[in-house]
Amino acid sequence: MSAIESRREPGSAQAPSDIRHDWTRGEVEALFALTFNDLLFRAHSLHRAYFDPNQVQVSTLLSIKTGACPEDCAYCPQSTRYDTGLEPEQLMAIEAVLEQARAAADSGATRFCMGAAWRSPKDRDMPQVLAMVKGVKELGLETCMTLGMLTEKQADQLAQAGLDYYNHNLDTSPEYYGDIITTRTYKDRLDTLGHVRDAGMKICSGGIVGMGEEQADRAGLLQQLANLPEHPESVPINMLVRVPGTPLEDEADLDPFEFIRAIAVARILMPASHVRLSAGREEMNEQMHALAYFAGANSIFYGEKLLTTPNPEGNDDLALFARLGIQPEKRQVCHEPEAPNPQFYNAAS
Ligand code: SAM
Ligand code: DTB
Ligand code: SF4
Repeated sequence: MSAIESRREPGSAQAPSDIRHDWTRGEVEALFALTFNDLLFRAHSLHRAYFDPNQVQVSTLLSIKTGACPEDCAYCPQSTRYDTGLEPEQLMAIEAVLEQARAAADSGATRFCMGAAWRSPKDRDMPQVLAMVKGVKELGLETCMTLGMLTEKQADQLAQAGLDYYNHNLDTSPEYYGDIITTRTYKDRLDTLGHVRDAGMKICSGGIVGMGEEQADRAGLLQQLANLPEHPESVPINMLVRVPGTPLEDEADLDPFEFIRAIAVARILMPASHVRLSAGREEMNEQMHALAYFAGANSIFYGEKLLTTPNPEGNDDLALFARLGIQPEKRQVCHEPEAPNPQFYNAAS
């Protein structure tokens, strides 16, 4: 039985005090300020209370519509405002997407994530997108999409087609947000997350670190995510991929331990959520990966490409899993934040 399946039924126990939605900025900043070992001990203890610490969920990512995006996100190679040499591509044909999804299923991925470089989907694109969701689900994969802002109606349509997860990131703190994006507001993003929840889908929402923000901004981002009415089931922590031609191409390196701290704080604030070690892995060595898994990361994108930038070779990930004794998680199990799993709490196994 997997770690989460053995947890108590929802409602059968009081929610433990580690699932909270009232984190203050000061409390989150104080977590970041812990000594590295104290922070990792706390994060890892919670990690094994809620998850099998030796399992990592594996998703595959496909860009179903590439480039020519009208938004001005300063990190993004797909914005039409920056010359990144990217060749734009129209929305993919349904069969071509299904071919990629079959390959993902064969490689052991349990979730197939489809991303489109849109501000928001046009209603005329919805039938094609909905057909992709249905087709991928029929292959037995979980489905995730990231298409930009959604209206209530679009969220309902996606939910009815069977979409399991919607990815929409807050990206950074409310204070730093205006330095990175001016064409949509923080509130726009929160509204989309609200529509996704109201439609009954699971939320994948996180952000990017290494964009020149302060530690307080990383705290602000994680505080916002943790204080949503329900924690996102999946929290991607992206390390900025510095793409030539974007305004952030020359951003300074973030101290790698700061990245690990962000993973650990995400784990502490949202103990029952999958925390995804997301973009930027190509620049991380095996030791950094291992530290991230220890700090609480338990999900990755698998395969040699993210949306438009490189990702580590799948074989390298599997080789590291084998060296660390990590198993790919068999399937996503239901999100029941009510009780930790005693089997892994303080267990040495
Ligand atoms: N266009 C849609 C949107 O922005 O909502 C969906 C696709 S967009 C590429 C999805 C996410 O990828 C962004 O919110 C951002 O967090 C992440 N991302 C994009 N470019 C990145 C980069 N260079 N480094 C790290 N993460 C990046
Ligand atoms: C997320 O948080 N990271 C993924 C996914 N959601 C869609 C995207 C990362 C993109 C990195 C830059 C690129 O490959 O274009
Ligand atoms: Fe467009 Fe999304 Fe890139 Fe922003 S992050 S420019 S919305 S594709």
